[in-house]
Amino acid sequence: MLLSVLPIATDNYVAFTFFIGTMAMMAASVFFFFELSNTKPEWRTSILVSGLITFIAAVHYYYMRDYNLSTGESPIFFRYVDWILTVPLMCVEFYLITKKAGAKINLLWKLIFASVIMLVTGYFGEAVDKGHAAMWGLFSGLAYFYIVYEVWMGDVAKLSKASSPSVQKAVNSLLKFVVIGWAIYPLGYMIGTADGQWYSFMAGWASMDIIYNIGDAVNKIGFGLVIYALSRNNE
Ligand SMILES: *C/C=C(C)/C=C/C=C(C)/C=C/C1=C(C)CCCC1(C)C
Repeated sequence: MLLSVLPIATDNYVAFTFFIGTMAMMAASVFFFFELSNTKPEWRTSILVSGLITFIAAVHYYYMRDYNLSTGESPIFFRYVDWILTVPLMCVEFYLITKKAGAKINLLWKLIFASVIMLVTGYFGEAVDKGHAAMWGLFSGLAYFYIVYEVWMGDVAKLSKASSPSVQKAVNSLLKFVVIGWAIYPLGYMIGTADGQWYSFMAGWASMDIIYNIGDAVNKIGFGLVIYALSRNNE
């Protein structure tokens, strides 16, 4: 079988981050899956979900890398399919770690519902109705703030206060990912959809894909490592 390899210019940083992203997600998945057998039974599901998140991303990065290299375009479709699968799984992580303190399944559905609204409206603004990107971005942002609220002051925060110190510490770290790490995405969105919007001054600031790729590496692998650290506590 012949493999055809497209050349990559040395200054093609977008392609570079797609390649690095693919490899990082693959390596993280191998790590989480192999560590399962060294994990205390009560944390296995959480580590498994961490591995699923990076594995789903690895497969999508494999396609996004190829799509971007062969067309030079932004793989919006694969990007959102990846997010619509992985972000709800991150909500599952919140549910799993607060479950011992009494989290109800209802909390999980609220978080998943908000994340789906956040992503579907984002997709509309990026791919379906670009002329109204600001409006879709606003709807998406409201759903995002709701998730931040739940983790910072709402149900997740309350359950965390009733949990062990190590769970509290983990929820605190995950909150930082949601507030700081996830805020990378609206920035990428605004840069990528700036044309003709009130924030048109942001056009050309950076590459939306590089911003999203950095965001994904930080958030998916970082989130998984916080859960991993939690699973290694000695309580
Ligand atoms: C692994 C992927 C993750 C954690 C993706 C997270 C994505 C977001 C938090 C996206 C948020 C957006 C807004 C808040 C407004 C503009 C549209 C989005 C979808 C980029």
